[in-house]
Amino acid sequence: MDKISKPIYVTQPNLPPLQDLIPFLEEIWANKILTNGGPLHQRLEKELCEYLGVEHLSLFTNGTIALVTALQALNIKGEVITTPYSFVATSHSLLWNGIKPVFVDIDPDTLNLDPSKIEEAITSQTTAIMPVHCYGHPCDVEAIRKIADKYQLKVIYDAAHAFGVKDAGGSVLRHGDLSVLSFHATKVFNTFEGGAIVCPDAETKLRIDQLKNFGFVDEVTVTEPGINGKMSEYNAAVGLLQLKNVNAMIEKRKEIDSRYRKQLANVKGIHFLDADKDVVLNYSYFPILIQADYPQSRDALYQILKDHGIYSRRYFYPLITNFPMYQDMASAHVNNLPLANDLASKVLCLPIYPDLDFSDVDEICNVIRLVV
Ligand code: T4K
Repeated sequence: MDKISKPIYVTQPNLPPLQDLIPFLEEIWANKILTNGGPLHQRLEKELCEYLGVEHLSLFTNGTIALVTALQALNIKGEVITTPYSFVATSHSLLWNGIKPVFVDIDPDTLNLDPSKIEEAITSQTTAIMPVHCYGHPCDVEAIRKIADKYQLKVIYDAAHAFGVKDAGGSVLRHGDLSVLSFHATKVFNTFEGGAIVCPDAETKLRIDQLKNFGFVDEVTVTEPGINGKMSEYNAAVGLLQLKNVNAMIEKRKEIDSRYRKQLANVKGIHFLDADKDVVLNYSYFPILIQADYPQSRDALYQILKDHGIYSRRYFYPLITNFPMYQDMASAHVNNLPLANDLASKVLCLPIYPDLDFSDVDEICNVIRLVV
């Protein structure tokens, strides 16, 4: 089979028509407010609350700074239980706060933190749980809530992948004490760089807004070492534009997801992730698991695809716990995380983005099938 004519990356950002940005830029140029919670920033916060079905949200310059600030806002210290199967920003946000991550293994069906393993990892130092809705598939939020209530722990969800995801009760972002979103270029909804903290009340939002503005409480008072996490007016403008189109973009992703599932349904050794029927997903990723009965290893298939100009990604390999700043921690040991280690060696995220042609999906599936 020939190499595909243009490279196909795991994702490609969707962009609104360039001319639609001009009125926003004119507005910025006219009023000369470029950042620090300007009018577009305020509009985007309001429109995102409406779209996502949440009460309060604070915009950030990116998801990582939002995670760091979320932990600071709740005064989290000591140890936090988290997943090794995520992007490294999840646990880095703990280190930035001087918190010790305690890694717990994942559920093989959802690839999310396994609640049945959390209790045995709790010590007198544990103050919070930081799970990730990996690929936008909701965690077992009820089980996590019960454990958190029992041990009086805070829960901060890394919801970087979960923009617009709903369960039977509404937005998945309403769970826990805080939820953190990423609006990075590679995400379902992007502001080039950006992020947000979803919080339950106005008081918490005020505190978060102060922390993202260096800790200023008023013009002359700084109460805490806050950071500069403010989203600029330009990024907010991009967000307002993207929001107009986001439903159509998610719909296109859904069609691509369905096409992959149909085309790969009977390929031996290729396993998909499924979500509960009442969950509304955002189709942010298309992970497959390469099982032992597939004729090639995951890494061999990754290379074969690459040789055809198809750049899949091994999210999340290596595991966070294999990076040098984590690998010597007791909870990072492979014996503590057998499933995460196994699944990280099997996963491959196939390209998925709104502009991906069906013919390209078919080509990708052909390459995967031809190996068989
Ligand atoms: N928590 C979780 C669970 C996360 O997944 C992330 C971020 C965070 C927290 C932190 O949120 P942020 O601070 O980023 O807001 C990417 C992203 O940089 C990262 O945002 C994301 N997770 C992670 C899963 O993926 P890379 O290093 O794999 O991205 P990169 O640059 O290789 O891009 C992947 C492909 O996307 C490229 O091959 C081509 C395409 N691409 C990428 C960019 C940046 C474009 O076409 N245009 C672009 O501008 O990390």
